Formats: sequence, C-alpha cells, structure tokens
Amino acid sequence: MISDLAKNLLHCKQGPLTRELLRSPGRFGLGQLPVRKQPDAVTTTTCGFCGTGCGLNIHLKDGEAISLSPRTEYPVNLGMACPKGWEALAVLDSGDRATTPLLRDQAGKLIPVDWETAATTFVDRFKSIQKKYGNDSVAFLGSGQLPNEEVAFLGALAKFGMGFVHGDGNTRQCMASAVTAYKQSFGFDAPGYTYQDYEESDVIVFIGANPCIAHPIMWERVTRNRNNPTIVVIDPRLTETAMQADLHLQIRPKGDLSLFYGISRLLIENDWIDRDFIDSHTNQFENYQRFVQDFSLQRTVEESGLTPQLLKDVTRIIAGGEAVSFYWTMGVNQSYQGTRTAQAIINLALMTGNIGKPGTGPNSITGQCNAMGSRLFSNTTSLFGGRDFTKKEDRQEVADILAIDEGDIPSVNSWPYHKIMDGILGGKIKGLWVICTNSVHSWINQNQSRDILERLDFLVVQDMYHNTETAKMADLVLPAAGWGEKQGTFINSERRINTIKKVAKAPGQALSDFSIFKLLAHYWGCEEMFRQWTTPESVFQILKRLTKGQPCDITGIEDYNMLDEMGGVQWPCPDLGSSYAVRDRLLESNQRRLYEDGRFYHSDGRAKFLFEEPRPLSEPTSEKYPFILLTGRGTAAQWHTQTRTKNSAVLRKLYPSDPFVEINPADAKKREISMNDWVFVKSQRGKMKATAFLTHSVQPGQVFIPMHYKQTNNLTDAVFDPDSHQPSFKACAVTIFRVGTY
Ligand SMILES: Nc1nc2c(c(=O)[nH]1)N[C@H]1C(S)=C(S)[C@@H](COP(=O)(O)OP(=O)(O)OC[C@H]3O[C@@H](n4cnc5c(=O)[nH]c(N)nc54)[C@H](O)[C@@H]3O)O[C@H]1N2
Ligand SMILES: Nc1nc2c(c(=O)[nH]1)N[C@H]1C(S)=C(S)[C@@H](COP(=O)(O)OP(=O)(O)OC[C@H]3O[C@@H](n4cnc5c(=O)[nH]c(N)nc54)[C@H](O)[C@@H]3O)O[C@H]1N2
Ligand code: SF4
Ligand SMILES: [Mo]
Repeated sequence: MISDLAKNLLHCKQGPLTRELLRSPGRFGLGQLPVRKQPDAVTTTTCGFCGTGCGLNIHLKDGEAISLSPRTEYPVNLGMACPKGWEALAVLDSGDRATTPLLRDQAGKLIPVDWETAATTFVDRFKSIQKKYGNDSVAFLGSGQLPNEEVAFLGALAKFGMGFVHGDGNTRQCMASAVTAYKQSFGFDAPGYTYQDYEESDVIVFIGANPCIAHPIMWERVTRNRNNPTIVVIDPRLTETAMQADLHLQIRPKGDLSLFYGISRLLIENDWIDRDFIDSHTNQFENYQRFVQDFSLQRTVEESGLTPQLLKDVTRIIAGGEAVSFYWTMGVNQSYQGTRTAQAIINLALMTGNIGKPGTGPNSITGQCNAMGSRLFSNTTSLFGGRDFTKKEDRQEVADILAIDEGDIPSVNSWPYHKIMDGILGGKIKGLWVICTNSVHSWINQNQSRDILERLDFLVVQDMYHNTETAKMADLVLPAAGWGEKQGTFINSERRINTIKKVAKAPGQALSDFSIFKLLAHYWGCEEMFRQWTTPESVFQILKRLTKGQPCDITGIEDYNMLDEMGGVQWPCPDLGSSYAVRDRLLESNQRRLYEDGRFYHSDGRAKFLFEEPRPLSEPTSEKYPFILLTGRGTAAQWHTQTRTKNSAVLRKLYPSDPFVEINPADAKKREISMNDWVFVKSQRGKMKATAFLTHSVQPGQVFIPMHYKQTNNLTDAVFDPDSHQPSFKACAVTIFRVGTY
C-alpha cells in the first residue's frame, strides 16, 4: 500500500482536484495531463503526525511547497512514509481552516473580529477572572503536537508571565504513565533506545502497541531486521501487528501486570536472570523476588487469561534471546495501573540485563510528533529541562537562565488534566485556554466533560480549524498556523531532535502559535520578560541553556543548521568544548542509546525495581453491560479527532466514514447482529450508534471502537492511574444491540 500510494503521490501537486485530474484526465475531458509546476528547490522537514518523526523532502516552487517525498538518507525512515506523511500538505488546504479570530457575541454566535479585539478580550477576561478569583482560577491545556519552541513559550508565558499556576496537555492522555514509570525507576524520564534497535534484536515484544497501524514506519524498521527475530505481541485483539507475530498473547484486558509478575517468577525460578547486572546496577531486587513468589502459574493463568503453556513459552523466549527489546504504547499507559505495568516491563528488562546494549531495552513508543519534546519543555508536569517546581534551587536555576525573578515561578506543581476538569466542576477554575488539542472529542467520558466545559466563564480555543468540537464551544477562537506553516523543532521517540520548516502560508489572518504567544505577551504587558524570545531559533538557544548539566543536555547542538546537516541529533548532546568535537562524535555515530554504562539517574546510579499488587478491572462487566469496550487507533490514515486527516481526499478513501464497532461473530449471532447492521453501543455514561463489523480479531465478550469517531468517548469511564493521572481509555463495560431491537 505504501509504495502504491508513493507512486501515486510522488509527482502530484497536493490538492484533491489536481490529483483527481492526474489520475483520470479523461473524466474531465482533458486529453493530456495538465502542466505541472516543476520544483525549483528542496528543503527538508520532519513529519508532524506521529512520534516516529520521519524526515520529508519538501519540493518548493517560488518558496512554496508543491509536493513532498520521504527522505531516503534520513536515519529514521530511510525513504519511507505512511499515508498521513504523504498527505501532510493536503490537509492544510481546507474550508474548515480558522482564518480570523472569532468572538462569541451577545446572541451566542461566533463572529469574526480582528486580532486587536481578540487579544484585548483575552487579556481583559482572563485578568478580571484572576482579579476576582485569584491567579490560579485560570488554566491552560497544551499539546504534544506543538514544536519545542512553542510549547516552551506557552509554558513560560502562562506560568511566568500571566501568573497561571495550572497547566497540562494532551500528553497526559498519552505518555504520562511512561513518564512516571521512567522517572521513578530510573530517576529521569529517559527512554534509552535508538530505532536501530528494531533491527538488532533477536526477540521483540510489543505490549499494548499496534505499530502496523499507529507507527507504520517503525514497523518497517522491524521488517528490516536480519536476525529473523521472534516477535511476541501482547494484545487482547488480534491486531494487524499480532497477525505478523510468532507468538500472540491474547491477554485479558489489564491482565498484563499479573502476567509480567508471573513471568518474573518463572525467570527467577529457572535462574534465567542476569545476577551480575542486578547486583551492580539495581536496587530492591530482593523485595521484588519475594513479591513475585505470589504469582504462581495458576494465579497468573487466571488473571492473565492465558494458558500455562503460553506462559512458559513466552518466558523461555525472553530468557533465550540474546538481545530482547520490549516496546509498549497505549495498551499499557492508558490504564488505572499504567505506571506499574510500564514498570513491570522495565523490571523484566533489568532482571534479564536487556538494557543499554544493541537491540534491547524497555522502550516506550511516543504518540505525537513532539510528545518527547513536551516532556522536557512544556513547563507543566516538570519545570523546564526535567526540573522540579517544588525545589527552590531548581527554580533559581531556571530564573537565572531566563533572567527573571525566582518569585515569578510557581513553587507548586500544576494540577494534572483531570484535576483541572474537577477544578472547573468545583468552581475553582473559571477560565481555560486550550491550545492544539480537541478536548471535547478526545477527553474521557464526554457527556460529563462537555457539561464541565460549559460551566467556564471564559473558554479560549487556539486551533488550525474553526469547527473542532472544542472550538464550537469556545468564547474566543484564535486561528493558528499548522505544521508546514511555521518553524521549530520536534523530538521523536528515540530522542532525535530535528527541525520543521515553514513551506506554506497560513490562510487568512491565521498566525503561528509562536506569533500568537508574542502578541498576547504584548497585550498582557509582560513582553519585557520575553524580549529574548524573538524567533523560534532564538528560543531554541534558550532551551539549550535550560538543558545544560541535565540528563537531556543539548548544549552541543549549535543551531538549526547543524540539526539539518547531521540528520537530527539525539539527546543528550552536551557541549564538548568545541563544535568540531561534537560534530566528530555525531559523524562517528548518529545512533546512540542510553544506559550503556549501566548507570541510571538516581543519585546512587542504580535503577529501582518497583511493583504493586494488581487491581481488578475498574469497571467489570455485568449482566446489563456484558462486554468490555476497547478503544484505540483504527487505520493508518486517521489521526486522532480527524480535524486534520479528514481534509485529505486520499486519506478519506482509506477509512470507513461511519463509526464502526468490531464484534466477535459468536456474540453477534447471539444478539442477531449481522455485518454492517446499525447497532447501539451503550455504557453507563452514554451511547453511540455504529455499524457492526463482525471479526474474530476481537475475543468474545469484547468489542473495539476506534477513537477517531467523536462519539467514542461518550462511553468511556473517567478512571485514572493514581501515579501518572493518565485516563484509563481502554477498558469499560458496555452493552450492544441492533438498532430497533431495544
Ligand atoms: N494512524 C494513526 N497513528 C497514530 C495515531 C493516530 O491517531 N492514528 N496516534 C498517535 C498517538 S498520539 C499515539 S499515543 C499512538 C498510539 O499507538 P498504539 O498504542 O499502538 O495504539 P492504540 O490502538 O491506541 O493501542 C494499542 C493497542 O492496545 C491494545 N490494548 C487495549 N487494552 C489492552 C491491555 O489491557 N493490554 C494490552 N497489552 N493491550 C491492550 C489495543 O487492543 C490496541 O491494539 O499512535 C500514534 N500514531
Ligand atoms: N477513547 C479514547 N480516547 C483517546 C485515546 C484512545 O486511545 N481512546 N487516545 C488519547 C491520546 S493517546 C491522545 S494523544 C489524544 C489526542 O487528542 P487530541 O489532542 O484532542 O487530538 P487531535 O485531533 O490531535 O487534536 C489536536 C488539535 O490541534 C489542532 N492543531 C493541529 N496542529 C496545530 C497547531 O500547530 N497549532 C494549533 N493551535 N492547533 C493545531 C488540530 O486541528 C486539533 O483540533 O486522544 C486521547 N483520547
Ligand atoms: S509514520 Fe508517523 S512520522 Fe512517519 S510519515 Fe507516518 S505519521 Fe509521519
Ligand atoms: Mo497519544
């Protein structure tokens, strides 16, 4: 599919009509192909969808993009791109784009206003709320899809310039459990791998991850592995990825934690562990060893839903591998016990010594293009550069680097997303600024969250499109430029930093988020604080200084040019005294992994074994709600809430436009549901209509609905991991019946 699409699109101007013309000129009464613009220059950029971070060539005519192609020499994608990457320019061109600020008038209608009115309204309304209810009565929600320079500007402007205390982002829905797991286990949030590891393992275990759909180009890297690796997939569903596996463990939803403890016990029992590594580089193994004794084969089988044989098989495969790597994504993170599950994966890697060597590691795959960057620079969960808001010395360091007052930095942690929502419900938060995320669609238990957002005195939404579910509820909409229309840097899953370029003009009066932040700083009266924040590249220089001496030190990167020349740079990349030294090192190896010396970031240099008793499903099935609903990614052509991908005619052809629910044929038969019947799926919280897709890829008693349809989160249950505060999107109880039979 990828190569066909590539052939189709490589030489086309991006735009549905032109593409249609090129494919079937006869249909339009044209004897020959229209004259195509020939590119006169090429620049490079990084894809703005998923955390793979593929490199793209942008072909320009008179400085404007006319088409794109994947970079062949780039260490990430080696000439490949998935459908979203190929169509990245097409989605910019849409009648849904927000082209002017919009303000809700007395009659409740959103009407176009100029930027001055928008900015003064923003300032007046937020300041008056702060005056009446306190500085912490306003909050913001940002995104892992903003470049580092913008996400940092937002975090600094809101928290240091405007006095906000609470701010979070959509990465809470996504990476929080991995972040917390790494921080607690290793002492810093640092996934250690490099994509080359996909090619160097002889055993690869995917847990709650479906890369064939969600990270197709990472999956392509797996297919290049010459060691004929044994691939294990742990997923309740027989996914596209599971179909490619040597061993598929069709785990009971949320049974992973018991499974990993059971595997740990078997590894210990058989002495298939790396004692030397454990003794030299970890703490608390004795406690872990004692803890997992409770996970007998029988208990593990019961709690994981697997057979004893499968359990023994997977243990033997892990023990027998020379280089075993474990990759996990949302099937792990999005859970009421996501942090511990991620740590149980980390424990497996530690106890078998599978870390810091080629082809190994407990490796979290990131979701969005800059989820990794937002972890370092969003100034939400942690203070800039992975620091701590509650530590005076950390605040002082940041204050010194930014030449601001230490007193301007909040000394308390932000509330996470769900506490911000609770804060609105409880009347503590009255104003909310939502940037680059479509909360009304993507947040859990949508009926409740809509009701919560309606209670706000003032809601500002800053988005590329004027008609997202969230923008429709806003009092003020700020029109933003998107990927391709602005500059900055992203960090991908393997910690590789690279640039994005401005290759297209934003429509109408839309401004880059960077320019919007500058404008708002001016009207707020705090622009003096940001006098050095003149361009994205000047902010990049500030971000470098914020990493100095931290595990994520990137002071060795000179500027954007160096990133372009080197094919991106993985962090850390400290200043080695001369730029030649840094360049030499990068030329020698632009593939680096962490933990090669077995040292972790806790003060004693050791990693910790962390564990806890597994808990039962947060909402078990009942007679009334007999199915477990799983949610996740549907196709490689759909991105999240679809505000972007629905604008490409090519992508639209690659997914069903109606919401659908996957149901096992046995269950369907019992309920007299046939293929493509319209059904209702109902939970305690809401219901949705979908077409039935009968498939053995879901087990009896389970159903699956992609998250891309706006109704899906009507059903989900607002339950959170107590450590990471990540929503448990993936399992709740529902019932299902054919429309007209209830
Ligand atoms: N095409 C496309 N690609 C994307 C995205 C997109 O929207 N569209 N989004 C990007 C983002 S932000 C993210 S976070 C990633 C997500 O990437 P993935 O996490 O790979 O995708 P999901 O489909 O959300 O979830 C993965 C799998 O978890 C399984 N699962 C559910 N419950 C459990 C469980 O209890 N245990 C186990 N072991 N597995 C379980 C589901 O069946 C599903 O197959 O994708 C990124 N890439
Ligand atoms: N049921 C269920 N729900 C889920 C999930 C699930 O698996 N199941 N997955 C969760 C996960 S992992 C994630 S990451 C979230 C994603 O949830 P969202 O963040 O809500 O999803 P997006 O559609 O990516 O929303 C991004 C918004 O930003 C806008 N935008 C894009 N680029 C720019 C820009 O440069 N500037 C500005 N200002 N706006 C821009 C887009 O138009 C869009 O409205 O969904 C979560 N929700
Ligand atoms: S795999 Fe991800 S980064 Fe690569 S082209 Fe597809 S969406 Fe873009
Ligand atoms: Mo995500």
